[in-house]
Amino acid sequence: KALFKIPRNPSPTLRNPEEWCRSFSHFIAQCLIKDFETRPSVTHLLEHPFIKQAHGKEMALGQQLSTLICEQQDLGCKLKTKHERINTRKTLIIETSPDDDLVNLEFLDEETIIKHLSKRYDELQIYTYVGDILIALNPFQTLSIYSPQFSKLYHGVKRADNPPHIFATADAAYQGMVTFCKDQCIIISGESGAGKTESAHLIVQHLTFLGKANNRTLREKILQVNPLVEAFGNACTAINDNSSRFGKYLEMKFTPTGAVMGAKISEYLLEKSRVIKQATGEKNFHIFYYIYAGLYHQEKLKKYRLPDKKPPRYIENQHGKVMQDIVSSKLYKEQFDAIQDCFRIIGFTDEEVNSVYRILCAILNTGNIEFTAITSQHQTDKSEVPNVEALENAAALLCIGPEELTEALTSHCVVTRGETIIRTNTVDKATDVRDAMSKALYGRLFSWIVNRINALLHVAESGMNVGILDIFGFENFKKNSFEQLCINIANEQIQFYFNQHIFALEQMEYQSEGVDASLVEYEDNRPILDMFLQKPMGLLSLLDEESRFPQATDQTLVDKFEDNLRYKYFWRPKRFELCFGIQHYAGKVLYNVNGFLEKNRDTLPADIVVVLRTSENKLLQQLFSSPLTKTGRCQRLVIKVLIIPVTFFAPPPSPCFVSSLRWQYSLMDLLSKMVVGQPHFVRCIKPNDDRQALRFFKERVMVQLRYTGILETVNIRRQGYSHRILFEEFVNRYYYLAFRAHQMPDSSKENAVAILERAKLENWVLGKTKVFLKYYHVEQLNLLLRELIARVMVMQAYTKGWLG
Ligand code: AD9
Ligand code: MG
Repeated sequence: KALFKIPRNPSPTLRNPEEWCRSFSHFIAQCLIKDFETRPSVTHLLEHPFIKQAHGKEMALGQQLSTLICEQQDLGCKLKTKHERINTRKTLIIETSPDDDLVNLEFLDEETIIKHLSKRYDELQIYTYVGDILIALNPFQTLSIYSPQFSKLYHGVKRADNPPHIFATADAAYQGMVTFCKDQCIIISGESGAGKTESAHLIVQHLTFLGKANNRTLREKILQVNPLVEAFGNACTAINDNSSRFGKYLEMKFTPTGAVMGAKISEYLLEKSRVIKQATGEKNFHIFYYIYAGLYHQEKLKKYRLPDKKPPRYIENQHGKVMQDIVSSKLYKEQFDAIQDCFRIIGFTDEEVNSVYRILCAILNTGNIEFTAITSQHQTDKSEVPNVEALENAAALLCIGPEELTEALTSHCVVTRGETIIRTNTVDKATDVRDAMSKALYGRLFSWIVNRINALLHVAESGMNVGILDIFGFENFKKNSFEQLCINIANEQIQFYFNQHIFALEQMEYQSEGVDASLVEYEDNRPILDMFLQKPMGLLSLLDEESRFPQATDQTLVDKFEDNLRYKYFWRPKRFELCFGIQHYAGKVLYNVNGFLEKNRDTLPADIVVVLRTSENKLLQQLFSSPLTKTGRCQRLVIKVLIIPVTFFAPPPSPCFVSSLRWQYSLMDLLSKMVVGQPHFVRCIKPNDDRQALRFFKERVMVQLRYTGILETVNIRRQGYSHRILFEEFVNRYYYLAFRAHQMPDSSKENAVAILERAKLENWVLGKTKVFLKYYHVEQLNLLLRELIARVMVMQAYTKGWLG
């Protein structure tokens, strides 16, 4: 707060520099006392002439003074922190140990790594470092290591001072952002159920702590974002009871002084098909159960026109007795209350929330609409709705006319040679149209909620951010379909990104800079990605091509794959006609092409769009209006508009299907965002498939370590230089460590060496244009720099007499 009252870069001609300095130093001193609760950006401070001047003259005095400060009871924040740490350690088993970082192990092979991880897991040390990468083993139990005490522990301290922790990764990203004013991104990967979403929550929790917004409301709002979005985007699968069915990139926005000021969320490829059908033993999106149980308990089922004898078909699972299961679930009811709180805290209006509920209930009613065939003398392909109750309910909730809805479901318009002809729909066709409508309603509602959250947590584009990527993990079920293919290709992309960052870029630089470092071999998944993405003969292009032929069938599709995909990663099993197999980076997966074409086409008949646009419900009008809202993701939305014939008179533009344009685009969008920031990686590992605490199945972990290339990662972190910084940037960043502030040294190789020697670093090397550093060097340098600045600041405050 104090910093904002003061001009950030006061010009030398400032009217009252003395006063400015006084309040500035006072503020800095306050920061120090509070253990940097509101840490100002270091570069900012360094640039200030006041600090520059002070640095040169009064170093020795500064050192004395900072020691003095630590000894003073009332100002001794450092002492207090230390004390707390001792207390915490007494009650919790979290001592640091040499195997906290696998890079420190003397012998290195798979067996040794497994042995260490297993031993650590037994002691509930679920986190382990591989250099700057964090391995997180899913504990499958609640641990007491995420309390505010722990947040304090992982706040701007040397990493090796504490055991590995997800908070340390969040802290590293935060410190990297405030120190160098650079965006950061945390990429969490691992297979389904490995703990990515939980890790993402913990990171958000710690970042809100670090970026202490004085504004409590904002903090609360940000903490509600994940639960709300996940209620709509997560579901129970055969692997995970809270499985993410969409990709999520959450950007936490910060001011230059590191105070959190908002958040922005981007969603990728929601698995809409889950709304209408779920595999055996799986469920629909959580929100449907929450709302049904919640409204039942509030006795509002009637108001929202939901059946009270039997739950709607979309949420009825295959095993019967679900009515009781749903309404008697305490969890569902509580979650419904929690979701209502989320909406309220984030700032949705009652009217908006009511509209959301109406649309959800309309979807549930839509699923109950049935069709029967009418066979008359002239026509055999006509259908009708025998029981109009569900249809009338859906229409009423959507504020549209029931006749118009019936028309749109049971017939369609075709324009031939300028003439509009109405054709009737068969029962199958009408059923498809009904389900397409449900999917479209849900998909658009989800996007709208995300956009609305972004608008409510609106922040200026300026400032810096830490992005957290949490996507659906790699999946291999007994039966895998189009959704698993999309999910697994997304995971291939993330693995590729990891490989690029950890291996490829680093080793390319050794060669171009003439640095002698042994090369580490790693499994490059680029050829698999090429097989999917290449044009025109990649799997996705072939899928699109086939989707354009009305006569194409799933059989012709799989034949086409077989004829054209000449890769060792693709095979067609003889026993299963409609199947193909892919050797993914994470293992072999057999896909069943049943329904691939239909899911890829994902078309919504124009007749339905036209009817929905007639709605009197404002939210619904917005969802189906064109152009769609202009918030944040307008480009993606434009693409969504393209795939739907926007008016039924205008012919649809050339069709763009899920797998091609929209899907690839969304991944490109995601990757381009990540490339901008400094990446931090978290690799989640599932120790067993039974979701049991304290069970470590060596073989299962071994497979995951292998396909994520952990052994190679340990090697490259041990032998390699993960940070390569241009001489110029290096000298600019760190020259205070070896030169006086006013000296402004050249950005030469010699000066870089002078800094490295002064900082007493070892094992670095020099390339032609860059300093090559080990992963731990950067932390050492940053700590030195921070300490130095802290000393200078304290000294300034003291010499001016403002602390005493
Ligand atoms: V998926 O790809 O979305 O299907 P995730 O996201 O990798 O998957 P998730 O975070 O949902 O997995 O974790 C699965 C379950 O493991 C959670 O519901 C928790 O019960 C459990 N889990 C994971 N991490 C932790 C943790 N740090 N502490 C306690 C955890 N439980
Ligand atoms: Mg998840």
